[in-house]
Amino acid sequence: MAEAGGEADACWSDMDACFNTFDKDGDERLSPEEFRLICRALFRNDKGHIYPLDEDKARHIFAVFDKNGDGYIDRDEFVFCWNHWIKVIVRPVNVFLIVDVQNDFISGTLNISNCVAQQNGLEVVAPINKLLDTIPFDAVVYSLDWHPSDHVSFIDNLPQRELHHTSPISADKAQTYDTVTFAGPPLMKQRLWPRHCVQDSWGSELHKDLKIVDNAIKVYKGTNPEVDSYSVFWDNKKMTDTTLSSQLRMKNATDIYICGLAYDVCVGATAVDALAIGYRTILIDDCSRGVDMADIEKTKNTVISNNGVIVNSEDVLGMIEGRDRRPELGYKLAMELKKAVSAQ
Ligand code: VGL
Ligand code: ZN
Repeated sequence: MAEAGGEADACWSDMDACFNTFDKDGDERLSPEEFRLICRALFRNDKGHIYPLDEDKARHIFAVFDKNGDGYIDRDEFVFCWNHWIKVIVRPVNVFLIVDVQNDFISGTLNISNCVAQQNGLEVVAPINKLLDTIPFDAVVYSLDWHPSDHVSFIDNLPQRELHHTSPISADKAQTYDTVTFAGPPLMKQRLWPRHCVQDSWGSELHKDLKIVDNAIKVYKGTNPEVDSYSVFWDNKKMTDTTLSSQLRMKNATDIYICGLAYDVCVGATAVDALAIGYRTILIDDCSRGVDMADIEKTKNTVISNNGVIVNSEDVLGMIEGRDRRPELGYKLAMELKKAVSAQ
């Protein structure tokens, strides 16, 4: 089938050539079978290996583009498919989001190697730097956990606030990493951490060996003393957003590559929000380290079940250049387009 891939690869730059290539019977419309051939040609890796796409998903995608529901994608319908789907799959706009690679998580007060998974946060620095050196991302974002001294997540601040009577653990028994319920209002579950990433302290600095590229975006989170913020998009109560999503919208970002610390806390929460906003979301496994193995597994499962993908850094170049095209991300985009169309 390498031949069919080659034939199709020539057409990804021209809408009419693409339509003609796959309109095998020349009836000026694409049948589900002809559209299936587009999917076979699109969803391949850079060596021409075809990624399987199950029948159900192919049918869902077809239905998004067959707007009048006549069972065919005609030339008019194909314009939308081309502009909003195929173009993105072949030429995505890629953002690299590096989460919380800060001293405190690597060798400071919340050193994750002291957590149950005993992972070494420093190990993310070299593979992240290599990606920054070798991959032409369209934008690079560094997030920083950036807490005021009286932050609600610090265990030593526990005496400053009242717990709700339903709190699973009382104030006098609470230990680091336990989850308590604050009285609020609003009522709020909160995991207790050692004091970490205090604004303008050494612990909150990005690691000195992490490469900082020109024109990067920096996003500071967890700045409200009363609410924690694991995701780089919103605080845990979704009260305020960090402006990241508006900055990404201005750049017309389509794909977000997420990695950093901690895998099962801020990296995971950020990936979940990126998927919820509608981004094609890629988590870079070998550039992330976490707190708890079981939670890391849960994070991966959540990303995969929401049509995100987990990759290693060696896969990234082919993907951002549109040579390694994942069906999960194509499906994710089609489902977002379906929502957008039905909201019109
Ligand atoms: C984080 C715990 C507390 C993180 C931030 O960046 O993953 N974890 N605050
Ligand atoms: Zn924090």
